[in-house]
Amino acid sequence: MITFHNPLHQGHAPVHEFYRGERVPCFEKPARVDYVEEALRLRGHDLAAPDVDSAAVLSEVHSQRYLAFLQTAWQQWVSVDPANAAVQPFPSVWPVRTLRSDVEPDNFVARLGLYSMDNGTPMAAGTWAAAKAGADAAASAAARVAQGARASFCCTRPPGHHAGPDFMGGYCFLNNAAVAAQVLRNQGAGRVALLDVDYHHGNGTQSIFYERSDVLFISIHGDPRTEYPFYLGHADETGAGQGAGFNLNLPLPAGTSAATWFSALEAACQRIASSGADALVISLGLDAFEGDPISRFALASEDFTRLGKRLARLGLPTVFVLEGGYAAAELGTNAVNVLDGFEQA
Ligand code: OKP
Ligand code: ZN
Repeated sequence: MITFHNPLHQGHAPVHEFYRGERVPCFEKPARVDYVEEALRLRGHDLAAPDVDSAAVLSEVHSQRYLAFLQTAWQQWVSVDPANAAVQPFPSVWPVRTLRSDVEPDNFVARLGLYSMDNGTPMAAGTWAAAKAGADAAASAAARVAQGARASFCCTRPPGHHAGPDFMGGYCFLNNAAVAAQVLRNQGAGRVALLDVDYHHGNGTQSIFYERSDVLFISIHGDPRTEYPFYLGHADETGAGQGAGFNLNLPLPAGTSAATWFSALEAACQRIASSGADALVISLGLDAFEGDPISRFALASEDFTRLGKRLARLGLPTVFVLEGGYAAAELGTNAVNVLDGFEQA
């Protein structure tokens, strides 16, 4: 299957993040995608540059004021003080319950808090360009499937599934999987199923589609009682309004075995099969891997082949979108195992 890569991802290269109160090197680093591209080439996959501009579809999944902020955020930060060019901005205050989100503060760090869910989403000079090129790659991968391809892969970073309608978070800025689902809808799919297999609940994707019945969101993830993003991803979140019944969360305890994980996958696949979906988007996080440094599931590399095979049996046109996965050196093998398993089935 064709891969759309992100030619600008290396411009998003923040140096550190906070982890347990300390500054540590970023887990979400350019080498991740370098490893995946290397494995794709070694195993005979074709890589293409994005050929679709996602600007219009981005306005369908994110708010205009968030996009306007993000597009110029780095310039805003440097115009506060030219020395900021060498400093990573972090939010330090957020409009939680009882505080107002409707007024944009004049203070840059306060604006950054307004548009963030955590302090774990560092930016750099090239962040907007990288995130936008990634959304273009997701739109390109979805358009290719809408035009009749069996499947495609969007190989990008930064990831997207924690980014909500008007906020960044969890290393994510633009919701690439939501972009892919919306492109499939706009180009003829009556209903899209979006399955998120990243270790972390895709809170951003869930929120974007929570009141819609045309995009069924399903997620298998670490129980938010103990795992990031903590404040969403429980089993009782089933959709609202028109979207009631079109959201399925399958949280599993940290430490869950591969066997139990595949039981949850089976439940997810049965829901998709009975949904009447015309197309499938996979938020392909690979951090359910046993060697992941920040996650606690136990899939082995061969289990990713099995995942790909099971997804193929759904028989739906499928767009894979890369999300997390922080065992960088194994990321290429694990990602391409999913794609090759899908193609072998
Ligand atoms: C992103 B994805 C907080 C650092 C913790 C949370 C993990 C984000 C995972 N200062 N970051 O779903 O793989
Ligand atoms: Zn994750």
